[in-house]
Amino acid sequence: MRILILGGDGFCGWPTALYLSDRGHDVTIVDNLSRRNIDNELEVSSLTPIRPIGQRLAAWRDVSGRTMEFHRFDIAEHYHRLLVLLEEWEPDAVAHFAEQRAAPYSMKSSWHKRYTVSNNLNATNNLLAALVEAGVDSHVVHLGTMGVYGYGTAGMRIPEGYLEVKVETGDDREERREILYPADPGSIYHMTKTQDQLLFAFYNKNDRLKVTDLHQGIVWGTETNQTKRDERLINRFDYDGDYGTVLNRFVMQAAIGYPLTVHGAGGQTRAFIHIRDTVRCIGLAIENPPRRGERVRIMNQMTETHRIRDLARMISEITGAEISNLENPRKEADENELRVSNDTFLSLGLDPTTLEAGLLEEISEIAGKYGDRCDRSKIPCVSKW
Ligand code: NAD
Ligand code: USQ
Repeated sequence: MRILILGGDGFCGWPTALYLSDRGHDVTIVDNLSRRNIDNELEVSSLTPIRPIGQRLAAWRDVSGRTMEFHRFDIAEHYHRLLVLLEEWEPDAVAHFAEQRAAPYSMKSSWHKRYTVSNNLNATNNLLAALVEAGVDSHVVHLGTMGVYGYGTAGMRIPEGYLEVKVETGDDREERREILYPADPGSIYHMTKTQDQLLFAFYNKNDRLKVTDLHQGIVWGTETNQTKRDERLINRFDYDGDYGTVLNRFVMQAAIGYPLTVHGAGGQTRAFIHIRDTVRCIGLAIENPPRRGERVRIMNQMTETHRIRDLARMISEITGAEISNLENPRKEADENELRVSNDTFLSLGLDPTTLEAGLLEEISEIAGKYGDRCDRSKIPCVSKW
């Protein structure tokens, strides 16, 4: 297949591009390198020494003999370039990762809120409008988030995108309907993903676009079978207070002897997935497209749920790290239960990497090896809301 990867220089996009290229697909990457510029803005770098995109592509050519094309432009701003690329290359699938993805970054100031909304919504709308204008029948595979649902479920399992509701019609009858699960975002970033859902629903209904929206949990881990093949292919590892996600932060903190930064009592329960499973899921989604005319297909891309304090305890037991309970910088429930349905990926053959199996590797091979690159002053979460 010809597969266009939007945001293919990022944490999830880069290993996905390599995975799909390795499976024999013809891959082209678009990225405006905004994530690298945000590192400059925040004066922080990936814990792992990521190489410039040109070196990454050359290294992949060396180890695999395969070439990937790269285009640097902003899909939220340069509509015409996106349109021409779609018209000329006619991809079978477009994997869309190209959004600002950090909740704390999106809440830093009104500038960051406005940037996140205009970048994320224009990126998604430009892609959909361009596919319609180009008349190209590509399958859009979008990275959404578990955060569209909120994290409270009244005890039920969160379904895959749609909720069955019963409506009393007023004449003693009851109708059953499936509606998009009610959106309940906890940050401006998460809010943009709830809006993306409406864009997909509209273009799917109006223009019969084929769309799969993957509501992904928190990704942990760093390396995949492809990024491991050469150090120049290494994936990014964010640990700072804005972009670092909780499990990778704890792993890195344990490796450098920094007390684990649990927000509040750590009763928040979240969904997790290893980066190796992220790339497999995207492969499965692309290789199993919906039919034209089928409604937006939504899948929950996660493999385990954990409470934050249990994760901290688990890492502390392995490494002896101290745990520190900090005032929570976010407006979120202190305690929540979370049960999630992920039946579709399991039925497509996903065999998850468990925390038990992957955690030690992550602690010794990544955090231990590159821990001395960490700037401790960048660990605290300074974005508060
Ligand atoms: P990332 O920031 O590392 O990667 C995003 C990439 O998109 C970056 O390389 C960035 O430069 C590029 N980009 C952003 N806006 C662009 C634009 N307008 N034009 C062109 N390129 C643009 O983020 P990630 O962790 O790889 O996340 C990828 C996607 O997966 C995001 O949409 C995110 O919401 C979703 N997701 C991530 C996680 C996670 O834990 N990392 C979890 C759930 C969902
Ligand atoms: N947390 C801590 N200590 C820390 C960092 C975070 O206790 O040092 C807590 C947070 O308060 C929160 C939870 O851990 O309760 C998760 O925070 P996070 O920063 O790991 O994840 P989040 O902000 O939800 O965002 C990440 C990705 C985002 C993705 C989302 C999936 O950055 O792109 O959409 O995970 S999900 O959480 O399932 O919505």
